Amino acid sequence: MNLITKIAGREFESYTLNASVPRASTLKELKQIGQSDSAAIMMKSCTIKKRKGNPLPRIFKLPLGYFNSEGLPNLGYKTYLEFIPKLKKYNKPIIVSVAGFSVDEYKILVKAFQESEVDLIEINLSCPNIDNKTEPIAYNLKKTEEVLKEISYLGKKPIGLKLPPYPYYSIQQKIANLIKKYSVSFLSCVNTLGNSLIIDEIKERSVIKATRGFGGLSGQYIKPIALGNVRRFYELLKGKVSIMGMGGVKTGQDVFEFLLAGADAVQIGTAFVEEGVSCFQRINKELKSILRKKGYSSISKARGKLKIS
Ligand code: RRO
Repeated sequence: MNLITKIAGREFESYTLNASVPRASTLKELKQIGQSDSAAIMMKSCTIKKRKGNPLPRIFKLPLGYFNSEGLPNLGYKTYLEFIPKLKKYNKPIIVSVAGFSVDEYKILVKAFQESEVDLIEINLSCPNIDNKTEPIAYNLKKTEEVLKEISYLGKKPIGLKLPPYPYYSIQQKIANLIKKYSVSFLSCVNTLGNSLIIDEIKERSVIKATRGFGGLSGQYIKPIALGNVRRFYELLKGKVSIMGMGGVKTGQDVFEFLLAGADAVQIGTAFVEEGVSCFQRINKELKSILRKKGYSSISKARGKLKIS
């Protein structure tokens, strides 16, 4: 059985790929992803200028996930532009993830990658760790529309939005309307749960220093809200916009749940950071075994087939 799927009309050889995490920053790391069973090469979100990121400690391992305030460490978009031709030999889709600090910056970033050989452009509108003064753009409908208005006509390559976890339906409806209005082709759903706080009770301290101890929570803690967001957007956008689910995918069973919810592919963050590139082969094998046992002959036969109790 194969796990072939499609995102924004591009064929993906399998259903799992890496999420945009710090382990996908350097050329060496991206080549490792190229050689692995990841369906695509997703790069760490990049900015106009190279960034060192927030002061250490900025990431903390939890029993079921991670807690981070990395602060967008990356090599700057020009370096990722140079990486693209060097990654073509792996014959799989290359996805850039861009993060601007203003509408103009998003415009520069999207234009540059529209003119490159990248396959898909993910617009990260949901980094929770930049400052505590403004909300991530995707929580603000007006700002989201401002960005979409300026970037959606800059070229022919499919663009997608990396969205935060939304805890209520009415904002998802409004975001879905913007997605339709500006012909967004795919979603990466969901980013970490921002404004979280983990406390070391013995030291009476926050476990990270950056952003006054607040940060984004990932891993199995956020799987239910990730599944809820995937399902909601699947229902709202059915068929027209591809959805990549993410949040707490560790096993084939987790992937199968995202498939039932309606995801077209699944991104793996926490398990990839912890286990490395071997996670894709393991999880794909587990997923195939579940599909076989349940009598599904392909990804498309099971997609969205959630029954309501
Ligand atoms: O680098 C980060 O602090 C970061 C980013 Br860009 C993101 O999108 N999500 C996250 O949890 N951390």
